[in-house]
Amino acid sequence: MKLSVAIAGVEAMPNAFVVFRGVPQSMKKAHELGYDGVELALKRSDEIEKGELKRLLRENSLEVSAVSSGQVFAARNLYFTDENKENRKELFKTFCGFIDLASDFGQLVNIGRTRGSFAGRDHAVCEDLFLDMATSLSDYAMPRGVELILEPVNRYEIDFINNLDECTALVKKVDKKNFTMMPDVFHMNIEDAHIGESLMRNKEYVRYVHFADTNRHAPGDGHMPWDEIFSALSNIGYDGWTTVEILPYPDPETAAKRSVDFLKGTYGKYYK
Ligand code: LER
Ligand code: MN
Repeated sequence: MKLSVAIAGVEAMPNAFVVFRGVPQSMKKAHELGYDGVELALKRSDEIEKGELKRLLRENSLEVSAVSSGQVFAARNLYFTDENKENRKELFKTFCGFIDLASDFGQLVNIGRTRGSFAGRDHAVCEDLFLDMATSLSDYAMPRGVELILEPVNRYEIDFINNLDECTALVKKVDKKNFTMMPDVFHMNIEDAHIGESLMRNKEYVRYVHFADTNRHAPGDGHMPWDEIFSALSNIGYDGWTTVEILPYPDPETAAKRSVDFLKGTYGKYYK
């Protein structure tokens, strides 16, 4: 497995759940702390110029693990289950930008809260709106070598696709080879009855993983069943990224250092 940390631009909102803000300085810190990669939490793809990104990655010996899209929802209120045509066009354009970026960097684009909610509407109508956008984007991403990864998110943040079983059911409905799933153990701790069993039951679609402890602090700072998680990931032969997506407590540097020390220390045998 490889270890990554979520980062964003300086102006990212608090609920972007990133450890570091400001791309150049975040990448320098990630490298110094021993991370292998960074996840880019973006509002739009032109926040980062490709040539500059390439240079920063080379200078800091890092890879992009994935492009994540939570801020497209949190800061711009764009989401898959929206019926407004103009908003849908803007969302499609935004994700095409992410896919173009990911085709050169990381080849993975996350769909988290930006899938949208039911918000009291007819479930079948919302699901159709979601499937329509997911299918069009998978078709755009396929020839560009990019995969879309849908993240189950807990009920207190969104009311649509909360656990891995629900996510698998929807991934099957999308039915595209490049449309899979990315569990986040913070959400799983709230929504999945048994984290290890759920990872194993849904193993076919597990393509990427977010890590945080039960309090969304650094791994090791809560009561997350890490032995169970690593044992399940190892059991299913998971060899991809684990990305730290946590609140920057007590401060970003300490949180990022504690995470890497805990994961590469206690669970070092799982990291190459
Ligand atoms: C939000 O809680 C989260 O985990 C993000 O990765 C999804 O937008
Ligand atoms: Mn997450």
